[in-house]
Amino acid sequence: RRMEAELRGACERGEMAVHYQPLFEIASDRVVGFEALVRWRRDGEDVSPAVFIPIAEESGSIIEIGRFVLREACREAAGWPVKLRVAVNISALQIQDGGLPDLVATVLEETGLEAGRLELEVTESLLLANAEAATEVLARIRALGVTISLDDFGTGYSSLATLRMFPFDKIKLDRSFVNDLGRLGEAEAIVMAVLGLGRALDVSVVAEGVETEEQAAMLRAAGCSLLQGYLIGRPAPIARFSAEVGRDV
Ligand code: G
Ligand code: G
Ligand code: MN
Ligand code: NA
Repeated sequence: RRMEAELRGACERGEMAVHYQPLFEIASDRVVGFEALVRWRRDGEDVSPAVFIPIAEESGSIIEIGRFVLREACREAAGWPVKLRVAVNISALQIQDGGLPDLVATVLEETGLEAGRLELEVTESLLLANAEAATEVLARIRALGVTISLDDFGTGYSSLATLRMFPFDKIKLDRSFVNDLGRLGEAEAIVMAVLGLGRALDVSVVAEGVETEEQAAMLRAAGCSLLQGYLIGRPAPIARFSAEVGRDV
């Protein structure tokens, strides 16, 4: 298809850019990190990753795009005067590719970013496809000192089994649950249960998709420690966050 062909080489042509969405810590009342989100400028228009990532995954371009985003995010974060964390999304194909642990090690070395400041976000569907190999890849990356987060938590099929099988440092509660807070009673029960699970397993929980003060207040009262969403900040070029990273652009 046309988009598939256009994706090939898009990184080299300079069409890919990385935007950043802040991650807010309630206890310190501060932004403590950013999630890197890729953007494709195609004919001067941003194409949403929701549209092109699935195509890149099917065609294999995601390997090249994933490498670009990882390099770019690490290079960017290494230059921040304020040593905040940076999170990068990883696709199934990048895990299956097998070269990911070496790539991460190389990029950390090349950019000088401390391993403890990098997080990789993975989804459970990705892991369950080839659980044994995925476990080994994640263990090797974790051994470097990199944090592993379970993205979109609660939307998959076997969240509890996944949590037990893989060594995670962080859970990102899917925004669908946050979205229903204050509107559907069971959403509150699910959020409380996931926060309890996080405490029991000693992993921190990030609430995604926080859009209103009311949602933030409920999450704070429930003991959630980290928030992400339009209320805190929309994904944007890093220049928008020069105050947070301590650098004029
Ligand atoms: O940025 P946006 O909200 O449009 O992202 C839509 C989807 O694309 C999300 O599921 C997000 O995780 C995914 N995505 C964004 N950037 C990347 C990336 O660099 N790599 C991968 N694999 N997925 C990404
Ligand atoms: O799958 P992942 O969690 O990586 O998805 C990140 C996506 O979520 C990005 O496309 C980002 O633009 C989007 N996003 C981030 N915060 C919010 C929010 O508060 N509301 C909504 N609707 N989308 C959000
Ligand atoms: Mn993510
Ligand atoms: Na997410």
